Parts: sequence; C-alpha cells; structure tokens
Amino acid sequence: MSQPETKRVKTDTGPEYELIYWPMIPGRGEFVRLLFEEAAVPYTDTAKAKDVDNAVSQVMELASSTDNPVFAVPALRHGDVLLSQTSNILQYLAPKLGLAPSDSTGVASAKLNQIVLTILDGFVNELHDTHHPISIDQTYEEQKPEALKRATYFKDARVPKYLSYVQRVIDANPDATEEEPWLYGGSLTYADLVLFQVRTKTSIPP
Ligand SMILES: N[C@@H](CCC(=O)N[C@@H](CS)C(=O)NCC(=O)O)C(=O)O
Repeated sequence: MSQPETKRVKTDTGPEYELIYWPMIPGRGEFVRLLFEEAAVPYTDTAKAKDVDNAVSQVMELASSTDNPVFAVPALRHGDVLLSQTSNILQYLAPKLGLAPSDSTGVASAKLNQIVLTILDGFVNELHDTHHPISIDQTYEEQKPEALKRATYFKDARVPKYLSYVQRVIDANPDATEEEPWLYGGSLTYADLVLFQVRTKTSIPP
C-alpha cells in the first residue's frame, strides 16, 4: 500500500451540518454521528428532535422528494449540498473533519472508501439481510426459517471472510503497529471509526 500523505485538513467553518435520520434507532446514522463526535464539530440531528412524529415526517418527505431525490437515509444537508448513502456522506465529511489524509491525487480517498464500503457490505448490509432475507418490508418474524438459514451461512462463511479481510488490511498497512492498528496510514481515519462502530454494535452469536 502506498504511503498516504499525513497532513490533516480540518475545515469545520461554513454552513451547519444537518444529519437526517430516523429517530429511535441508531442505525446507519451512527456512522455519521461518530465523525462529528470524534471531531467535536456541532451538528443537528433529526433523530434527537423532541418531536418524534415531526422527525419521521422529515425523513419521509426527504425520501419522496422530487427536487433532490434521496432513496433512503441517512442524509446530510450542508448548505446547498444534500447527500445520501452512508459511505458517500462519510467520504465527503472526513477530510473536512480531519479524519482522512489530505489527498491531492484522490488515491487515499478511494482506498479509504474501498475499506469502508467493504466493512459496510459485510457488517451492515449482509448482517441486516440475515434478519430480512426475503423482504426488507416484512418483519423478521415473517421470515424466520429463511433468516435462520441465512444467519447460519453468514456466521459460518461470511463473518470469517470479512474479518480476515480486515486483518489483511491492517497487516498490509506499513504504518499500523500492534498498539495502533490503523486501517490506513499512521493515524485514526473515519475507516477506523466505522470498524469501531461495527465492533461495538455487532454481536455474533456463537
Ligand atoms: N446503502 C444505503 C442504505 C440506506 C438504507 O437502507 N437506509 C435505511 C435506514 S438505515 C432506510 O431508511 N431504508 C428504507 C428503504 O430502503 O426503503 C446507505 O448506506 O445509506
């Protein structure tokens, strides 16, 4: 892996950051929140609004908007910019919040995104599908037999494969040490925060 530039750029001035996400569940919104929290940059969050019905309405409105179509939250509003797709939002925010190396060639950005997309594929998307293998609009209870089959396969085959990938990424990083096993470069990036979140929230049964 080529050495990333280490200089950090933290430009947190400018319009307010607004996270739009479902209230009541941390979900994919949590990945975005972690960046703001780590950088100690203020943001608003529909999920933290006192009026839950209003927060839900904002999400629903956004997901059916024709002006600036968004398929699903999380979404980020930053001035005139409205973005969705978790990894896309993180990739936009990280350099602004000092959580990705400055990157004149775009290589660091693409490499970090590659790591993040793979972790999200495994520990968010595939994990989610173990509970909703037939339809995301049906509850887990409506698809339990299929969920059991899917979860067994996920646990036995996919989790080890994804974990081995993460280990290979760390091993291939010349700047990672035993004490500081960063995924990319010699300091914390948003990819490490994504991994932290899936480690914290993912409980794989034995
Ligand atoms: N690939 C998207 C998936 C977004 C997604 O599935 N969001 C969920 C909440 S975590 C949702 O609101 N889904 C509604 C739907 O898919 O219709 C991302 O990473 O942001």
